[in-house]
Parts: sequence; structure tokens; C-alpha cells
Amino acid sequence: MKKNKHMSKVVNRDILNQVLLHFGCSLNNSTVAPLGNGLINQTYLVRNINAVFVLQCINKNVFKSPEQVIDNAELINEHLLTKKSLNNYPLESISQLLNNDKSPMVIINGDYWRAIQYIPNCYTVESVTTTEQAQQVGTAFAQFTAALSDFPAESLAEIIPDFHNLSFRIKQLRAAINKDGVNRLDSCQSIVDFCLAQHDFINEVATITSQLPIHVTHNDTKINNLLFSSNTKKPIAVIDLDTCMPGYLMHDFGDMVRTCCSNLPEDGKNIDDMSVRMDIFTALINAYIVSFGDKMTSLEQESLIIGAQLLPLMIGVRFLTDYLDGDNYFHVDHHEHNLDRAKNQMHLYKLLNANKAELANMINQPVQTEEATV
Ligand code: GN1
Ligand code: MG
Repeated sequence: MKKNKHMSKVVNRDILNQVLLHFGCSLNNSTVAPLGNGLINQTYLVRNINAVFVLQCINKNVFKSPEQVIDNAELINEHLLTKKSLNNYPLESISQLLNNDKSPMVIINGDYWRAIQYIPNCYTVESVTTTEQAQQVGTAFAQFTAALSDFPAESLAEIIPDFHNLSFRIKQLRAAINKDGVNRLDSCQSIVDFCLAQHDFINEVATITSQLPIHVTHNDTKINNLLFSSNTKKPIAVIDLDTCMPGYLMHDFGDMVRTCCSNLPEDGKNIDDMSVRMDIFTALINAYIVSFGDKMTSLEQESLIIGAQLLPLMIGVRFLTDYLDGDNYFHVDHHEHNLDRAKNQMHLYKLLNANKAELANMINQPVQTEEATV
């Protein structure tokens, strides 16, 4: 089982059993296995003779009001189900299950648990290897946000305020630098200096942000947040609605670029070997624009290139801040894990920033067959 030191407790069998009883089963008649690679929540697959479902303990350190995460998911699912019934949403929506008290949430010892429908004959993909997969990622997340374009965004709770606000993330970094609570500043001074020197880009982001329309965005658009059908090998659902909030299209697109277009994982250490997979980028951007259709304004289209640079910088700043804070937020496997991630994402930002003109030229281009790198 993966552990975060900030998770309230390591889950013991007694607690797990109490939670299961609320969903009509117990540890006596069920198997419970860890599921997925998320850095934040604890997720399990529960199987028994009557049911298979996903069980999740929501991380209270990250999600200060876990009930809002659950309420938002209910509202979004309801909207998507309506769209689907009108043939206006091609994917499935995944429901949260009601417990014995007809509520989607169980609170045990102050921890918030929920059960989520398990879809059989599906699989997840950890990283993009083909341009076809990149097209599928761009298309599925565009369909998701487009289907929510007439959803009243103001009815959603802002789960994590300023989640993708770069100026705010830089402020958090400055606070961590000033505190230097675990004496790590010396070991990352040069990367700190690099982040704080990005004024021009920070201003560019602030200027375009003030002109962009708000959408309900997913804010964690990795390929492993899609469920693929074992039959068709195509995405059938967008999952992990935890950070669905009012936001900008460039955030979702930028997160796709940062998680799909690097040849290295986000914690890969051999950053001198990093390259941007231009064929994947071309497939992503064109699928995203085409699938959104005329709902995307020309300024939003332009903003996608800024988003592609913004998200690696944003998460790089977040990883660096967590490193300076002593690893309180993200799960880490080793002492320098957050620093490795920060260096990796900052390098990706540099590569994307240095090649933004070439990236912009990829809009409306056919997908290249051979791998080009920048
Ligand atoms: C966290 O736990 P996971 O993988 O769903 C984080 C994302 C980061 C990601 C980096 C709520 O998501 O913003 O991009 O780690 N989620 C939150 O791997 O902070
Ligand atoms: Mg997530």
C-alpha cells in the first residue's frame, strides 16, 4: 500500500471493515487491493461474490472539504448522464455508489470514504506511446469539457482555490524559500533562481488569462485518467473528477502536453536525454481543437501553446515548493523525489518555451509518422 506521511493514518483492517459494512459487505467476504498510481488519495478495488467496486479514502490534507469533492462529482455526473441520454456525450459517466444510508459518502474517524462504480472490461494506460493514443487523449478530454460547456460552473465548489494560478504558486514558493523549514534551500538554489526569473512568462500568462472564458475543466488530464474499453481499445470514460473546477482550456491542454509529450516520466532523472515528441504534440493539439469544434475561440486556440509551457512550470514550482516544505503534499519514494520531479518539469518547460513557434506551427498540420524531437 502506498503511504503519504500526511495521510491521516495508515488504514487498518478494522477501519476498512467499518467502511465496507456501510456498502453492504465486509472484510470477511471481500478482497481489497490497492488500485492505481495517484499521488494523493488511497484507492482500492473491492471484490466479493455480489459486487466489484472502487473504494477511495479522500486525502484531507489536499482536499480540505472532501464532501465538496463528492458533491461536485455528483453534479457533474448528473449533467453528463443527461447529455448522454440526449446523445450529446459519447463517453460514459462513472457514478459514485450510495451507501446503506443512501449517501455517496462515509465518514469514519474523520476520514471521508466513497465507493465508485467499477466498469468491467476496461483498462488504463500509464503513458502515451502512439499518436493514435494521443489523438484519443485530446479527443476524450475535449468531449468531456465540451459536454460541460452549458453546465453552470458557479454551482461547483472551488475544490482547491488557485489550483492552477501561477502567480499564487510562485507566492507559495517564495513562502517556502523564506521559511526553508527543512534546510533544503542550499541544495536547490539554482532551480529556485530559475523559477523566480520567469517574470516575462508569468506576465504573459496573466495577460492572456484575463481575456479567456471560463470552462469546467478537469485539471488532471493524464492518459491514466481515461478508461479504455478492452473491446474497442478506445477511451470510454474520463475518471478522477477530484479537481474539476472552473478553469481555462489551456490548463487541461497543457497538462496533456506535460504528461504525454515528454519521452521521460515526470520523475525521470536523465533530463539531458529529454525530448519533446512532436508527433504526439501534433496529434494532441489537432484532436483537441477539432473535437472541441467551434466552441473554442481563436484566443483560446492561441492560449494552448502558452498552456503547454505553463503546466510543466506550474507543477515544477509545486514540486519544488513541496521539496522545500519537507514533502508534505505529494507522495515521495525517496528523499529527493520532489526535487527530481521539479528539475524534470522545469527542463520540459525550457524545451517547450524554446520551441513555442514550432509548436504553434503544428496546428492544422497532419500527424508526422516519424519521431521528431526538439
Ligand atoms: C496529483 O494524485 P494525482 O496523480 O491524481 C496532483 C496533480 C499533479 C499530479 C502529478 C490534487 O495528481 O495536480 O499534476 O499529482 N493532484 C492534486 O503527478 O494536487
Ligand atoms: Mg488526480
